[in-house]
Amino acid sequence: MNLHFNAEVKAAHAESRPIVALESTLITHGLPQPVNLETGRHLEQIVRDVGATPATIALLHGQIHVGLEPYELEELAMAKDVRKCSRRDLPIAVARKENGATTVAATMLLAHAAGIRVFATGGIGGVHRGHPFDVSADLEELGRTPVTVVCAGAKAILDLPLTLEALETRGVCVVGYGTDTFPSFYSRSSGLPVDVRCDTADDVAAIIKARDALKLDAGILVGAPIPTEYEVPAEEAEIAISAALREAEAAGVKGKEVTPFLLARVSALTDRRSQIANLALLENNARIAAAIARLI
Ligand code: PSU
Ligand code: MN
Repeated sequence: MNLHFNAEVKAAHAESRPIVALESTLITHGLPQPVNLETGRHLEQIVRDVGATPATIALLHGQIHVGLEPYELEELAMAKDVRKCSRRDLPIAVARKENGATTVAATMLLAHAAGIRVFATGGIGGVHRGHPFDVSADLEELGRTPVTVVCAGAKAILDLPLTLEALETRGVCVVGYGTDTFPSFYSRSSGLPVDVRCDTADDVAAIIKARDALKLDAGILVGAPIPTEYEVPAEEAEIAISAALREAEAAGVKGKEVTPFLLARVSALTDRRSQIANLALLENNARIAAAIARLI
């Protein structure tokens, strides 16, 4: 695979220092300008502060970049014509020399190709409510690519019980980081049990090493609850989510547009409280991912 590494990631690789992959769809399709650029920069800095190297993954003019130079991150955050790339979209964006933002699925597979073992994001895609056949490619990728993904759960815009079932089917170990239940993004708990609770990065690293020793090739999903002070109570989030879902149905939003549409509407309907929560949980996940990356 033809990968372009930025100077920072190249140096980290050469010295075998820990690296954390970061996705780009949340920058282009998950957050509005200019918060998206500030967030992208801030997450990279958090990873550095914990002693690891950030590698934001994206496509620029058809070239796969593992780690962006500051001006490239800016170009991506400001660009209007960015394709949201899951696994199936990568050949299109490469062939057509497009700018592309990578989802959790595409970031995982490219991180793996680049020799990066830990990845921080906000929320993973999952099974959509009322549309049990709209299953995010994120879940398939977790089943086939041995990268550890730190997230704040799956957003409650999804069907969480079905999402956890789908992860079980695909052999993905679901870890609760300091919790017994799977987090639900804006809220700390979905009430649904995880497979195992880990209270430290060491705990998680031991599971990653055991997975490797067993030669299993599924990813590990670490669910870290949003810090308490930023939590949006489940009942409050639910009101905005149900309204956004009704709007999406009425407007006939389909396919890969569904997730960005719901994210934008929930943000507007909660008077941007959900957006502030989103930033807080992203920071938290970047910190945890960097701590894990240092141990494996
Ligand atoms: N959840 C969020 N913010 C996001 C996404 C998910 O809270 O930006 C993005 C991620 O990149 C994820 C993608 O991989 O949406 C899932 O899209 P889909 O449901 O179309 O697979
Ligand atoms: Mn989908």
